[in-house]
Amino acid sequence: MSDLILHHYPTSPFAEKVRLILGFKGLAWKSVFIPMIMPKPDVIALTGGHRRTPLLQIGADIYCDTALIAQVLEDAAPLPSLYPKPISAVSRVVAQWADSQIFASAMAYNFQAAGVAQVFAGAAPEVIKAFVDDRAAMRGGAKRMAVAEATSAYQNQLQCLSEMLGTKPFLLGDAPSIADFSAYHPLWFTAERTPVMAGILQATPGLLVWMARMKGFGHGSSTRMSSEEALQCAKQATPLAVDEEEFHDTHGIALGSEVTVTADHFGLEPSLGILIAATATRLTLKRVDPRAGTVHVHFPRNGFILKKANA
Ligand SMILES: N[C@@H](CCC(=O)N[C@@H](CS)C(=O)NCC(=O)O)C(=O)O
Repeated sequence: MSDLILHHYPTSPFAEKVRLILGFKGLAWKSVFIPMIMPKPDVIALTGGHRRTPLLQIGADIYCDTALIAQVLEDAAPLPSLYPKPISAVSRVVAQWADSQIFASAMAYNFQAAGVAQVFAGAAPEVIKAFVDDRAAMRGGAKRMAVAEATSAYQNQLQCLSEMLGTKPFLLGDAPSIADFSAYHPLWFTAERTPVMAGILQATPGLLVWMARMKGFGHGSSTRMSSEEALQCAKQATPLAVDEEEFHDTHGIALGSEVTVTADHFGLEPSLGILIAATATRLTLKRVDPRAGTVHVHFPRNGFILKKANA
């Protein structure tokens, strides 16, 4: 198999979820640092528009969104499993709840004034303003949760996680599952990136022990790669053949159509390409880029909107 190339930056919680999964599975990977805010020309060269962090690249195949990236890593290295039986379905449901609900309230809570000051210690005011403006644009006008609501929601979610954990080593049993990785990353940001806000974690001491256990998986072994090298790597590779047989049509859009795929919230830049596969769980676009060559860009169905181009 070609190298696993993770496009990410150190402070991204969703990237931390994937780094830890790479550690859990004992994988070696290439680490490409990408900008935290737009412009991201090298990312866009790979995705055709989608700008969220992280991305997984394997040769000329680009995987967007950590729900899909986790599944791709599971397929590449099935053991230890992220979806152990018999909790496979429930682990996905808890993961989805954590990635959406806990992430939203935790980040609104973490990014109060004291948290922002800690994350951006020593940064020029223009840098902070550029970040705040970038994230506001990503929300497409939607308001961030107010601090008071975020605090109570996060407290309730921490209590819920703590109850779910009970006296077990991991949230759903003796072995970890995707639920643990999705629940961990927002708490990681609180504890490690905004420690000034981390008092909220003290009410659930069992979770602190679990967090230390999760951190122990580490990040696998990584070596740095430049984004230029990653683009070269895509250009020299041929994308994997896709499964055209399993065409799951819920939109009345034929394979071969020019389409856009856009996140349903947060980061609304569409990726444009030719729809070459649409299974029950994934959409795949083919696109040709002057710098990346011919690439296949894969998205999970969940959380993304498929439309005919110019519709
Ligand atoms: N559902 C997405 C969420 C990814 C996400 O929101 N990532 C944040 C960073 S943790 C992001 O993209 N921030 C803006 C950016 O990096 O440009 C996933 O699972 O990958």
